[in-house]
Amino acid sequence: NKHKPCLIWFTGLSGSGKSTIANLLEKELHKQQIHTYTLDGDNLRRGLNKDLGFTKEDRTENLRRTAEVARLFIDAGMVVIAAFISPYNSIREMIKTIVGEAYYIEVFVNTPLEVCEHRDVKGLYKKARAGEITNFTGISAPFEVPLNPTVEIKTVEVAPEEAVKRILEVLKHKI
Ligand code: GGZ
Repeated sequence: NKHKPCLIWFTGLSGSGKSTIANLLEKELHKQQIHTYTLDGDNLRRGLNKDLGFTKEDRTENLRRTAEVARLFIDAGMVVIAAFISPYNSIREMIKTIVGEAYYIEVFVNTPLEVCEHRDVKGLYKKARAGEITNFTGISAPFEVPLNPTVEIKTVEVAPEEAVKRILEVLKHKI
């Protein structure tokens, strides 16, 4: 199947549902014979970026390297999916600049902090409230609302399947 390379970048709070939607999107693209590669905290922060933490400087470097890796995959003709909190507008601008605006699709997974904290799948919000984790996004570090996302998914209103449909609709015109 012929398609154009691009980067589909998911941004949102911890526990907002980025990975869930990203993984479902990847499954759908595979059904369409579109080969993808997913970058996320699990494969980047355990390897290439294991020297980095969660200060603004470290997050910036984490995502700069990730965007450079995405650029290499784009050079190789791939559709790249990335799921990172990416909490600053300056960082998202940097990513767009690194990969090139024409290749960059931003998906804002908009889940209210209260909802993420209530779900607290990994117990991280509880630890952050207790001060056991510092610089935790939404609790002790900021999340700047994306100014101009390509797609915004309000997960309280929209199920993952519907979210993927909406993203695929945008992709139709792009890839
Ligand atoms: C935010 C943290 C932190 C702090 C550990 N702040 O829900 P998770 O666990 O699996 O996803 C979160 C992940 C965030 O890494 P990213 O590389 O996406 O962040 S960024 O884009 O801002 O560089 C969370 C876990 O790491 N985690 N400590 N202090 N999330």
